[in-house]
Amino acid sequence: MPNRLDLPAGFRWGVSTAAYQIEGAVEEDGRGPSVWDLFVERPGAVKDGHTGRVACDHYHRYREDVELMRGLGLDGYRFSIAWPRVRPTGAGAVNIGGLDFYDRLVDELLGAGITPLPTLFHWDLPQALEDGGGWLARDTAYRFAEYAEIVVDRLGDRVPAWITLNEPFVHMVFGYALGIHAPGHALMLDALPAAHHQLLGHGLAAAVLRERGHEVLIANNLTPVWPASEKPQDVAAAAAYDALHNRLFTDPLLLGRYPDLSAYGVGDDLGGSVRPGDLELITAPGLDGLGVNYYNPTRIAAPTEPDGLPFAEAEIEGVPRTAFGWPVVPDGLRELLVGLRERYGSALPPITITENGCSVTDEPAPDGTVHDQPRIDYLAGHLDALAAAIARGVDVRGYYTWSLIDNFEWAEGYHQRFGLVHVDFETQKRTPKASYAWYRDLIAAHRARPAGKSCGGPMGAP
Ligand code: GBH
Repeated sequence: MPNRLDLPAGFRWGVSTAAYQIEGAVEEDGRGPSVWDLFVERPGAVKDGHTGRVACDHYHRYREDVELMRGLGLDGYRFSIAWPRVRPTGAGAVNIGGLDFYDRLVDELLGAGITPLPTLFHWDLPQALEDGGGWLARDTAYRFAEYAEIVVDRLGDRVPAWITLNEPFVHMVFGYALGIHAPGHALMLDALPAAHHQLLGHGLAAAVLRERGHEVLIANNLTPVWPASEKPQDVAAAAAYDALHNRLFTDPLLLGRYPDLSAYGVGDDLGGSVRPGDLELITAPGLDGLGVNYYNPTRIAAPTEPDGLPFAEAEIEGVPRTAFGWPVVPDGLRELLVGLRERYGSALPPITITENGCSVTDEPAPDGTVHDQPRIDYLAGHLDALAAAIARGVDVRGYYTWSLIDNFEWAEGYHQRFGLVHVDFETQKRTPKASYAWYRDLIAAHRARPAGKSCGGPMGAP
């Protein structure tokens, strides 16, 4: 069995974060309000009323955080750019002060030998655009492409590759269908236009970026879907769930069509939002890489209650759980990647794992060390599964673990800790955990081993 040390030469090691989860400084240097700034003020929206107003104060401490990255020996850093810093109302004047921050960050990263991999949208839409309908409005897709152009004009001389969207599925479901994330709409299936408009925004932005010679990725959170039994009803429910979670966000990009959503009573115009020529706009620019965020598989059964959905989620039993309660199934990553290769064949671009990690209840011991062995086990298992997928012929170019530092975990506030580095949110003191040293040593050991098969191409690998 191949293991993580068998990952190809040139394989890119990284960590991931997102703007609202780490930056703080929400009113600084002309930043406008985002949907998250308003959502966190809603009573009960976030555990214990936590907000991202200060978060990890990364906006002021980015040099220290880049030093932590340098200490890991990373190839790349995936972070997100806050749209409301760059264009506070989403449509009006550009805010140079906001762009300046990312300019400083990019230079700091390059000085540390780390390639910046920015995500343009990690859920923090300018509130002014939400007031005009947010991603339910087609117009937002065009504003997104303008924003992409503004950013690439400023940073494109130093940034080779870009991720357009983070997890459009989660944003649609949590933000627009269930209302547990900003902007907090509970529209159920009427949220589907938010899927199409995000994908349209991706396509329009991808065209801008690729015209300028840049590499383009999207980060989809994908999950292997397990039917709860072999009963035809469970198998059909699993197929319906797979269409919504996985295919809805990958088929249009790679195959130029939406999947069959008839189990939802929805046509392939996604609630009337798809116009002639749109799929072309989504597919035509092409993708240099598919970003995959993987956390766990999903087990699906036929619905028991008539809630209008053609599936019900079922528990995965007999596996460890993270502090968040998510099942730990490392081999699900191999299964997912091999499955993507089987489904899309030569239409599948090279893959980068843009997120993978787990929350652990870890507080510093009296001696100041943080023993997060469950995180080490999680990362090791998933990296071994990744090596197994590569050995089966899947082209995977890099791995960005979620996350560098403990941060604002959306509706969970600061209660779930995903970092390789512990953050004391009272003092902002950073303490590298045991997993930090483990990851650093793994990267060094992988680089030091006799070179195997090389992997080049996207993501700036030489
Ligand atoms: C990502 O979302 C986000 O991109 C990132 O901002 C976030 O901080 C990070 O992950 C950690 O949450 O019900 O047990 O089957 C992850 C989206 C959605 C993945 C819920 C796991 C279900 C777990 N997640 N999902 S379970």
